[in-house]
Parts: sequence; structure tokens; C-alpha cells
Amino acid sequence: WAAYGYSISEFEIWDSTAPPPAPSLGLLPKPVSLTENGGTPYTLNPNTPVVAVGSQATAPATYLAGLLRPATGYALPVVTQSTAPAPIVVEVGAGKGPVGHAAEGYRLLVTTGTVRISADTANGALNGVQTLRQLLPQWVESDTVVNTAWTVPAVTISDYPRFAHRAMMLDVARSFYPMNEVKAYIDSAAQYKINRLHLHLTDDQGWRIAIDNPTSNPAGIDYGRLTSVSGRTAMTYNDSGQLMGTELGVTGFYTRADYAEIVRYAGLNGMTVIPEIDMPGHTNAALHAIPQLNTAGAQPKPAPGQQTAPANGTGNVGYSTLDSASATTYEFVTQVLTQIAAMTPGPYLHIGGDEAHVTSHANYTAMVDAFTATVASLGKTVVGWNEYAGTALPRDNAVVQFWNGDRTAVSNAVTGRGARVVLSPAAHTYVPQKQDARQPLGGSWACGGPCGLDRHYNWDPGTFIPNIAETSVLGVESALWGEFIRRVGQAQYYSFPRLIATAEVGWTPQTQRDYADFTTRLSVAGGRLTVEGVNFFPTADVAWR
Ligand code: TNX
Repeated sequence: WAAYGYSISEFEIWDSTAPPPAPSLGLLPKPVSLTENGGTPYTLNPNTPVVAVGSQATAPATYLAGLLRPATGYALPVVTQSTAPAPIVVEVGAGKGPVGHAAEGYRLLVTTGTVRISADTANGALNGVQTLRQLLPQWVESDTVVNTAWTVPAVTISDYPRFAHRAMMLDVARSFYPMNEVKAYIDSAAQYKINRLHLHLTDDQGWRIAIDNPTSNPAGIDYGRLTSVSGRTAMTYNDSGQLMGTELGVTGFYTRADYAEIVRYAGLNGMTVIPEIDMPGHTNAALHAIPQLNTAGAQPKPAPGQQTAPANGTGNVGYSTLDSASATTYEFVTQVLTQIAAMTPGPYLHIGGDEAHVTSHANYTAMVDAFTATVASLGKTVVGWNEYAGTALPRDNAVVQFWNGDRTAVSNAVTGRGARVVLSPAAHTYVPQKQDARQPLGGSWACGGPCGLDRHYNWDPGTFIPNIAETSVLGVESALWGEFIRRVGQAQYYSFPRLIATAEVGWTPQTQRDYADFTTRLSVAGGRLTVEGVNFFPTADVAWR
């Protein structure tokens, strides 16, 4: 219609069904402190520069300009100084952000004449960028030019997270996600200030990360078989226990270069990658690929997924184990962990430790104690699922990730070993649990029915584990298991909008959180997600606009 001389706003005047104005800016997660100053908004113009002040400001300024260019069509040059009117300024330096929140805090000041993002760190400034993005019209998410007024309301924001760890887990073992899908999933989550990407790289059904043959290789293991054999396998049962026949999950694996690219891309989006090698259970893919791991007379296992059908919406879990009595087990695990540690710049290595149902307690403890000590010797902080809470965790250098079961064991690990805690309780963070009856697949064991958006929002990570201080809680994590979920479109259909709830649970002070207020703010996010192409589930709790 622009060709006929009309603008979109002129059409809107005639449209009596246009929705009422958006609620209170609709920011997600809700900022700690926000004042709307009223008056004339700021407006981006074709000559707006993005001024990066301080060497650490270049990355977030470049990220912002990259976000704004496709929809605006403006040049948005990233410069270190400018006399142009109405600039966007991104400044990073000691003392620039909110006092006491240097790691990730930011200030955002919008006046008629300027937008200013100030932070102590690049990641803090990036958080300010994500907030600014949500203050612009939703069309800013378009990947082609939209002709509209690029206004930002005049606000003063000072903001910082409640928890350092606001994570999402992607199970790439049961069903693989190619690089472009991992990037799309990162894109959809980064806007809500999710800052950890936990990759569940190995399980019974597949091994998704390339490991090189080392020069010293006493057991003569061909590590290439991990991916040449078990990078080609995937789940054969769906979550209802039905054999999917030839309709397998997606197969594939990441080369070292692929993994480096995921780490780089996650980093650009403010995310630290946490790799998981799940042991000593959930190891059928390794046992299947590496004959030497099958000592004590056992034969290499047949193709994965053939043992028993899963029941009750839970996957086929807990049937495999490494051999605690075999020296080859420790040689193999040390080699794998050493290579994963070298590829991973982040401080964490996850060793799994869950559902080792065919491993005796003594054998479990022997192996897990060795694995956690190896991680510590590699200079990393070990993470494991809560089953490992009772083992000899490296003192003040371990993280227990709670999903289900004994909370007292977790508090004992905190008080006894100085462990810290990541919370992904199944009822509040497991996205393969169905959101409501309209999701055809999906478990219902965690909530005794669907686990709706409200269950993911209404809980307090500060009091979830008894008798520990909130300072021992690193944060929260949304977990996307992959038994029946295929490709990024389905991943988003199960994660969204519940991942946004987890993002706010991890960010916003408990006293400022309210479910009705959250769903009201969320009502305007659907339009943004649609423009972005994120396949969210339109949960009935939200009056989507
Ligand atoms: C339990 S949660 C598992 C996973 C499954 C999930 C859903 C956890 C640490 N282990 O292996 O995928 O249930 O079925």
C-alpha cells in the first residue's frame, strides 16, 4: 500500500478491531527497576550511529547494530565517537553499571535525544541491548525492511539478574540438531537473557561429539568410532512407548570445528556452553561403538533403543553402564574429558551421573569419584545430576543439578562439600512434559497431568532445597529432553513460552514476580516471536495479541 501513498498507521485508524494498547512495555524478564519518563519518545533515524565507548563495548554495539539493520534498513555504523544527533551509546567500563552487579547488570536511559546503555562488562551491556530490543516495535524482528516509526519510550532502567545461571539444555543425543538449528534455538532464547547452553552430547541413543585418537592409547581404542558408529544412531521409540519403526530421530554429530562454532556463536549471544558426557549410565552409544569398553565377557551391545520399550511417558532409560572394574573405562573417560575440557572455554564440565539403574552403588561411587576428580584436575568445575550428590564431590568446586528425588542429599552436598546448586525440577522446568492436552506427545509424570506455564513460573528457587542459603543456588535450567522431539520447530513448540518463564524465574526478584502480570507482559511477545519465526505454543493462559 505504500505504493498508493498510505502508511500502515493510516490503515490502523480505520481498523476498529485493532487491539488496545500494549501492557506496561511488556518487558521479559521484568527489570528490577523501571521508570517510564513520558514525553516524546526517542526515534531511530537513518543516520543514527551506534557509539561504542570502551573496548569491551564493541561486541554488544555490533550485536545491536546487527539486530537493527535488517528491519530498519539503516546503516547504523558502529563508531567510537560521533557528533551525529540522537546517537545510541553503548558504554562499558568499571563502575558504569548498577553498583554491586558488575557481572551482568546494566543501565538503560532513553531520552528524546539519546539511548544510553551502560555496564561494567560486555555481557551486562548485551543484557541492555536485549531490553532495548523489546522496547522497539515488534517489527524490529523482521529480516526484511519494514516501513514504520522506530520509536523507543523514554525510560530509566537499572537491572541485574537474581541468579548467575539461567540455562537451557538441549538433548542432541536422542535426536540430533544440526548447527543451524542450534543457532536458531540460541537466537530464540538469547533475547530473554538466557546465558547458559547445556548440551547433552551423549546418551544411549547416540554420541554427538568427535573425539580424536590420542598419541598415547594403551587400550588401542578407535575414538573415531564414537561418531562414525554412534553418531549415526538415534531413538527408535517415541515417548508413548510406540516403536517408531524406520522413523528414527535425527542422526549426526558435531566435529571439533562445529563445536567451536557453537561455542563462538553462543558467546556472541552471552551464553556459556556446558558440555555433558553422561556416565556411567546412559552409555550404550559408547559401549556399542567401542568394543574395549565391554569387558567381563560382555559383547558390544546391539543397536541402541532395542532393550525395552519406555513406559509412562519416560524414555527408555537406565539400562546401560560402564564397567567400574575395567582400567579401560578410566583410560577412556580421562581421554574424553581431557579433550572436551580443551575444547570448552567455559568453566563447567557435566558428567551426568543420572539413572545408573544397572550400576551397583559401590561401582557407581567408585566411577563417579574418579570422574569428578578428573574434571577437577583438568581445572574445571564438575556438574552432575542430583544422583551424584552423595559422592565425594571436589570441595567447593562442584555443582549439583537437581531434577527429581532427594532434596536433602542436595542440601547435604552444599553444607558438607561446599557444592552449589542448579535447579531444573521436572515439574517446573522439563519442557517435554506437555503444556496442555493440545500437545499430542509429551509426558505427564512430573505434574500428574500437563505441566502448564503456571507451573514453570510459580516456584521459588531460593527456597526449593531446604536448609541452604540462596547464595548456594547458581540458578535455574529449562531442560529439553529429546525422546520424541524432532528438530528446532518442535523444540520451540515445547520450550516456548515456558522457557520465558524460566528466564524470569532466574532473573527477576521473587517479590516482583506475579503470574498475572507475567502473562499480561507475555501477551505481546507472541507477535515478536511470530515475526522472528519462533514456533511457540499458544498456551490458553495468555491473551495473545
Ligand atoms: C530422565 S532427567 C532423564 C532423561 C530423560 C528424561 C525424560 C534426567 C537426568 N534423566 O534421560 O530423557 O527423564 O524422559
